[in-house]
Amino acid sequence: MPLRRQGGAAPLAFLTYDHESRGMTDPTDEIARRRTFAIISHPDAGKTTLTEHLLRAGGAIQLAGNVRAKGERRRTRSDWMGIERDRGISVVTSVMTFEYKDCVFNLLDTPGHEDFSEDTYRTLTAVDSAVMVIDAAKGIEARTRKLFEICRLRDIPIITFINKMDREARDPIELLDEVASTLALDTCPVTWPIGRAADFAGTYDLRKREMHLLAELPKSDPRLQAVGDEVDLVRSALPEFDLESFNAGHLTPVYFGSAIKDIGVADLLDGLAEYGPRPRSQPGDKRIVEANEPGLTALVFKIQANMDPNHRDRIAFARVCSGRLTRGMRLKQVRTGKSIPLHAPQFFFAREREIADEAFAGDVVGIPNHGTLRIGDTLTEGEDIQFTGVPYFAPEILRRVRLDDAMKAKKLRQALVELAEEGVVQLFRPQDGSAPLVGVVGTLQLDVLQARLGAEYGVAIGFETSAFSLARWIFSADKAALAKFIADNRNAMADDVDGDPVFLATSAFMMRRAEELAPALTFRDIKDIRADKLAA
Ligand SMILES: Nc1nc2c(ncn2[C@@H]2O[C@H](COP(=O)(O)OP(=O)(O)OP(=O)(O)O)[C@@H](O)[C@H]2O)c(=O)[nH]1
Ligand SMILES: [Mg+2]
Repeated sequence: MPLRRQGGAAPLAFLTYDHESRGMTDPTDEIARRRTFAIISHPDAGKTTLTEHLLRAGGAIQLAGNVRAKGERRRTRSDWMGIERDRGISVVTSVMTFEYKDCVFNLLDTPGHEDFSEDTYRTLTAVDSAVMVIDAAKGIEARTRKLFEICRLRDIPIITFINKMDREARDPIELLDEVASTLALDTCPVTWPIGRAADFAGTYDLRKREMHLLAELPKSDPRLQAVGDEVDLVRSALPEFDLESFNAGHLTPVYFGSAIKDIGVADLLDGLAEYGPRPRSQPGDKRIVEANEPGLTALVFKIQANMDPNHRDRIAFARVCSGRLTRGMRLKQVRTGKSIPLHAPQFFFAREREIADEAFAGDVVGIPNHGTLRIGDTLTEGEDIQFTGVPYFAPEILRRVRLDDAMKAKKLRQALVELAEEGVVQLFRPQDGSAPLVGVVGTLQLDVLQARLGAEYGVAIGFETSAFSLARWIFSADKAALAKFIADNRNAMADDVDGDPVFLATSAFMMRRAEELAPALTFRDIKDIRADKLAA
């Protein structure tokens, strides 16, 4: 076994490499046992609760943190940020690497709220499959549908977990029908619920033909009789699990459960271990990179600052796309051509971490850095290739930042840059030198910015409306036309955090007019970092 758990009495069990047997690690075998997946859904369906219980089922933590009712303080590991605990919602993607059944899982618990959708979309560039959580009383909700579409665009296979079966729920057949018809996807139940609502007692595994009960039931229990009849019906009516059609994204295996009661959670984890997709190939600008190529490539999809409140750290989360990463190696940052030393790559477990001596394709590693690494960066052993597909969206709302204590202006400037690099908000610095603007997709992002500036930087701010309401990135192959447009519109121009030019307009009408007057330019509402650099 090349990996061993470390921990003893400690509640966490991190992945560390067993140096004695390290010589034995075969990259192909290592890559084949990686399972890297995101948990996605509409807000509140139970992603974080499921994450906690998956970790527990995997033996990674001894006690699942209780995700309590909204407003109460939460003790989850996955929701570690102050504002997440206060409000009972996830605000950022949390990364957890753990080992179970000879597989190495990289689990990414995403926020469901649409105001944080950029974070979720970026996370989806780093995974090989997604677990779609559905609230059994509500069925497919708006965000779930949207996220599903993003997965489909990226050919990410989906596993469905129908949660909250311990409450009044809709009929399972009806839920399966809804998934099939709204998402145009075949459904194949892998488990079936035994009992419903308050009487929900466990699951029946349709493939293995076994019961997984929370507690023994007497043979005469009516729930057992009922499940026998239902299972016969389901077997005759629905397709069997077919790996090929799952991998091709045509079929979703479906699990029923209650994350909070720990029913059906182990079924899901066992399924992921058994047939969960292996690390996939990653599309780059020049070619597609296969996971078991020997050369290391990695994609930075997320930045997180100040995870450790005692040390002002800044972690770039990278998915290893191919090859083997070893501690101490030097990597090329393709965007700048710089050579980056990997002194202390880390495996994360929500906020906690452990040095990673080695990682393989599929793994998500954190790389501490002071601002060199950016979202969308590609790291290689020398090859000039850029992975594509990490988006930034044009903000829907623009606000000016109001600082009450002028002494803190410098600190605010630095903090805004750091938080913008992380993607909390977008930052636009007007070229006329006026106060910076922040752009967001939804107002909850403003709350997060305000809370984090206060908690992490000690800077109190407020927001003021701005005359501008729209921002678009501008590009042109015609450099002279671009420069002329920028010069002519100086007081409506700003630079984003990467220094790319952004045109600001006071209304949709003004934006359209500017577009008509500058036919040589493209105005974009999505910035796919690398794809745009290529087009420019
Ligand atoms: N009855 C019941 N409640 C559950 C279950 N799973 C989660 N909940 C509750 O549902 C609420 C939301 O749970 P979370 O796990 O925070 O949901 P989430 O999907 O992570 O939410 P966001 O990250 O904010 O999108 C909490 O109050 C949980 O206690 C379940 O299986 N049964
Ligand atoms: Mg959550």
